Amino acid sequence: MTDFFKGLSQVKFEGPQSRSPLAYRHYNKDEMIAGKRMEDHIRPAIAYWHTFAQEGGDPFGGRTFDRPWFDKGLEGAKLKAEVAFEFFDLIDVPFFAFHDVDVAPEGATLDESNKNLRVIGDIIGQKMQQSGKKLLWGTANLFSNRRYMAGAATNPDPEVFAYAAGQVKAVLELTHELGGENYVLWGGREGYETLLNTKIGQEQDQMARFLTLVIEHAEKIGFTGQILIEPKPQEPSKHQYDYDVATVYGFLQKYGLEKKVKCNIEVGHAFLAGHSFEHELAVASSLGMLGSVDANRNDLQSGWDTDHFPNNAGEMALAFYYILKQGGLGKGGFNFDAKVRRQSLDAADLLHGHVLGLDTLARGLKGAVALIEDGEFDKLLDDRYAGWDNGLGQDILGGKLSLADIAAKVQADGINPQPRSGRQEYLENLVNRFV
Ligand code: XLS
Ligand code: NI
Ligand code: NI
Repeated sequence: MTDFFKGLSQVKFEGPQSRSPLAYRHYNKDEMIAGKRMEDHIRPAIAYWHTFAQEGGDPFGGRTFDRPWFDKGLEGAKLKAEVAFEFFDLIDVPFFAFHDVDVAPEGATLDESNKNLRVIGDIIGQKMQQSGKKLLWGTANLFSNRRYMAGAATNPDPEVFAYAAGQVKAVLELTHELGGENYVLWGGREGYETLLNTKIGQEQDQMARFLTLVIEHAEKIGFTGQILIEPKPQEPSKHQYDYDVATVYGFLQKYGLEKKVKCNIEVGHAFLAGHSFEHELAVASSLGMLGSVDANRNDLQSGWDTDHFPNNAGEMALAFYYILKQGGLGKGGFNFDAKVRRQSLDAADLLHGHVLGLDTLARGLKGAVALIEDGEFDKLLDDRYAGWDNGLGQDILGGKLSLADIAAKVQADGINPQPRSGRQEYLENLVNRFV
């Protein structure tokens, strides 16, 4: 035991009336809801980077957090792993997620970095065995080091591509060894700062080649987890190629990869792309692309990816609606890609942030289940499209009628459609009853 969380004990479900400063009021992992344990619906994960590696810096000032593992190389990384698994137990969440550089220090060469990763990977593997904690996903950080300033896969220099490939190979293999259920690619630098020095078509071909190599290697080593792309429109790059779900899908289709990859959808990224979170989920689900979620929220005034903890149960209820409708997230889950604010210095703040997130998700889940179980919402939606289920609608959709046939039918049958209310306010009230 380290003394990092001294005086704090495991967070328990105490119900909405609880006055305890640290308790779950809604998240009750074993509660059965819609046929499954709450934890199995949500599959929550702790992000190693925000929770243990984040320093509290912002664009105008550096580190505010004082963690005993900072600046201590491999020894620090070992301590960080100790503290991380203590945290997983305190917050009582089954999964975690990491980038290579969150868990182990980068070396001066790829070889050195991989050796460090190996050392810590083994420690993490042992801790997973002892604790039963699971890896939701692994990923390689291909955006912080200055070598990646002009992109990783999309870099004009093939040697940078090669270095990134070496990095991903190591992390993918470690993820596989640790039984990781997904592997994520977020292309923070896969885009451009200025079009003046950028060949978009060339860069997209490179990106597709990279992805193909990753998929091939995953198959070769027997990794049966899901490969996920995490869309984001910009930041840190001015423009990122994985702009949103629809753009990612178009890209994958162009290169014949749409059956091999799904999306990891992040609340704050959806917003930056000019969408709502539920829009991204609905689009992904309709394309068979909804794989996993990065749960957070943005400060809507600041206009960037602030990675606050989720606190909007209404938004999460609509998210869960689409997730439940497709039968759940499968191998995916809800990763808290969220961080405490830079003034939140205490170890306890890490717990408070995650409790907020989990209680918000639990309320969202319950709201969505109630909405679906009530049935009226789905019925109204089905009724709205009922015309397409038979007769004219089926003949059109089934390709039985040409444009001329349809036109003739309008005349022959005296078709003269009358507009119907979209009933938005009625529906908003209906949702409000359950959320
Ligand atoms: C950054 C991304 C990042 C990915 C993992 O905005 O959300 O944290 O989730 O590389
Ligand atoms: Ni993310
Ligand atoms: Ni993000």
